[in-house]
Amino acid sequence: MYWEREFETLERNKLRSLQLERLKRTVKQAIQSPFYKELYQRKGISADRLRHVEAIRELPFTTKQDLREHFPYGFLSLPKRDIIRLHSSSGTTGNPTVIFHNRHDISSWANLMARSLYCAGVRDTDVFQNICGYGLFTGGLGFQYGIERLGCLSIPAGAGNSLRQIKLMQDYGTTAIHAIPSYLGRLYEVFQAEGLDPRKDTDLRLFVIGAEPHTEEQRQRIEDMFGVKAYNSFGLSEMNGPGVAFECTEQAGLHIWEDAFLIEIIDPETLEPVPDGEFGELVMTTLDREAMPLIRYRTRDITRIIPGVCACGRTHARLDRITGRSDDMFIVKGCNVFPMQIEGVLLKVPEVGSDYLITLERINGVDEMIVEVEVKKDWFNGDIARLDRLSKFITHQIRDEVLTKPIVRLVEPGSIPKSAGKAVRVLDKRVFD
Ligand code: ADP
Ligand code: K
Ligand code: ZN
Repeated sequence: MYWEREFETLERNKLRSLQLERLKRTVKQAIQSPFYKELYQRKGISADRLRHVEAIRELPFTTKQDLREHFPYGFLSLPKRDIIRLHSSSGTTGNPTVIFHNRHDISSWANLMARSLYCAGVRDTDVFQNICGYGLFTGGLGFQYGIERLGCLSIPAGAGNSLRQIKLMQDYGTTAIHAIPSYLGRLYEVFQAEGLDPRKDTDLRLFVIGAEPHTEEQRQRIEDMFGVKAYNSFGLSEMNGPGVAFECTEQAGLHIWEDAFLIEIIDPETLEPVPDGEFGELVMTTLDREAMPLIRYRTRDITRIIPGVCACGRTHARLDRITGRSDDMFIVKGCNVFPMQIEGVLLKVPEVGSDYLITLERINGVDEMIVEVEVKKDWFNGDIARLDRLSKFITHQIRDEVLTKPIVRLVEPGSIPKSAGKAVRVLDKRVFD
């Protein structure tokens, strides 16, 4: 029933004591990094002052901006020779966000992943196909280590090429899959085009879906199409990646592993804690990371703690689905995009005029990012080849920046509607039904 009964069902008061002990250790460790050392010395903060977990509210927040400004090594709490891996978001205009791990961190993450998968019902008898990009993204290796720790037969399939994915499933009798929800509609269409029915022609029984927002209805549809149970997986690279919060077989919210993360829900305006059970921004502190502890990290994700206890017997709190963000980031095909990244690319192209608009749309079951860009006045002289070259160039530049390929449409100056107030840069027309 449990991967680690003693941790997963720990009484709340004991869990609280464990958190305090680990929080103190984390603060001591964090002070070894240039960033926290300077900050905490300036504010007179030390680990001994923490008498209870709630005292964390006296510590300052950490933001993505802080991570960027102290790139690359400003948050490192250990000598470089102890570090064995990094994961990072890409991007060529701003500094990427990078997270470093030592052996302990990688092992602890693998264990949390195994615990998460086990909690959703994955067992060592499963053949697990990880349909996810490997490399600097955390979903590839993060899942890989967890599947192996659990003992499944792992298929490190990587992303894309649906025909090959289907062949792998059939050749090896895949029973479990991890993928982003927006990809699964597309995969189903390929099954159909091949005259196959995943319910009859595969051994699939369990899906893990995450990395982007989706609804209960979307889950339901995926379960019906493939004849499986689908479980929600939540994570962010700053907190390792996947393995932060996961649904158990009750499908009643995502257990967030509180022996590894201290969570707060705050009002993003006042920065004060919200009353129990209300929606707000998730703030997280690592409790079991050595190379790069993060304290009171503002995730910008809007969610809430579901009140009450779970029927599965796990005592760790349950997060509700993420309902939005307290910044302007959006996610297409699992890739996080900030409008400023697109703007940064466009500003460097001399032919481009002053306005642009990003529209997110689901076309033939696939999420697309359409970027309309005004060219400069009098630039277009009727030369279609020239237009085509520019559009290709911008497409590649944006792809390199945000790691997902946009559809670029060059338009005449003045054709993008102006709004009266703050410029509208993103229109999200995807229906999350
Ligand atoms: P990952 O590769 O795990 O998605 P990233 O750091 O690239 O990690 O992205 C993290 C962000 O993705 C989160 O802050 C959140 O906005 C979004 N996200 C991840 N998992 C989910 C999920 N299950 N539901 C909704 N949003 C999610
Ligand atoms: K994501
Ligand atoms: Zn549960």
